[in-house]
Amino acid sequence: MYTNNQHLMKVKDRDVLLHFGLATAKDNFEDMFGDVKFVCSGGSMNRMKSLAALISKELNISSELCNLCSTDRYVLYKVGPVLTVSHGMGMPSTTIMLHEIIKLLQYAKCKDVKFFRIGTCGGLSLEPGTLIVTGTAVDYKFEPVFEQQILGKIVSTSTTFDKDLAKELLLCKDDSEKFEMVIGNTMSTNDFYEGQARLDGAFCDYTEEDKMKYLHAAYDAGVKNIEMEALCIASMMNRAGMSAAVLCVSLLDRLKGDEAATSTKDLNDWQKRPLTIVTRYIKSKLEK
Ligand code: R2B
Ligand code: URA
Repeated sequence: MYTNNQHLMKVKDRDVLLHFGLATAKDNFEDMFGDVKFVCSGGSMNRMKSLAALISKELNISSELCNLCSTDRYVLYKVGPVLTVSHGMGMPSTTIMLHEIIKLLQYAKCKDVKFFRIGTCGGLSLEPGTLIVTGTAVDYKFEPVFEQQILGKIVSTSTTFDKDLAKELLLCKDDSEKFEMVIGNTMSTNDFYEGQARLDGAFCDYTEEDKMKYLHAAYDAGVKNIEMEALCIASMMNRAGMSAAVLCVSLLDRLKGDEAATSTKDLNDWQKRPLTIVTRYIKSKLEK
């Protein structure tokens, strides 16, 4: 059971996954998704389509690559036992997707599903192009909690990830691949600019010295990279009892600057790194 929400019992035959455009009254979730074992998510809709295509090629599963979402909020592709789903940017968009994907998996009676986020981030004192697998996600105060505003109160939940899964992913890197892959703590923020101590947003009421002090404090607290979603994924997957991992490639060293000054070719090559590792992991599990 991925959800213990008793209220769902009353509506399970007429429940609507609003942002996917799926509904239990019109869609047979068990037929459509019952064999799903892996869910791969990422911010961009296009990248999730490319990932579905890559998985289809690597796993040798012919698939029409049809978007199963009938809204334009997210995309959802299914290739054999793998679903790819977009989450947009930031935690509000991601939590909506997570509520609906968890309910989808529950209605489909899926078991032992593994969830991945594949994305980009800013690194702290890491060579750009490094792949970071999140050990623990932390918030803006470097605390391992996801704080939600529920019924007028702050409710905190824990944000650790499955350490064994992170280690297994590390082993999926081939020695011939010339990039670093590390496990480390990831800070998730609610904003890309001021929230990540950038100087180049529309507004900035702090000095470069303040910025560096904050980023060094993050580094000293064990933060290896900064992005915008790992925290809510850790919390919600812990609550669901689903094993999850977040793999992000670093586009820049935030201790050296704010802008990823890299060629499009480098960026495209780097963004393939987490996709390759996760595809290899899935392939190895399916071959067993
Ligand atoms: C990484 O990149 C996006 C912001 O540019 C955001 O979704 C994230 O976590
Ligand atoms: N994504 C982020 O959230 N921050 C970065 O610096 C790069 C990508």
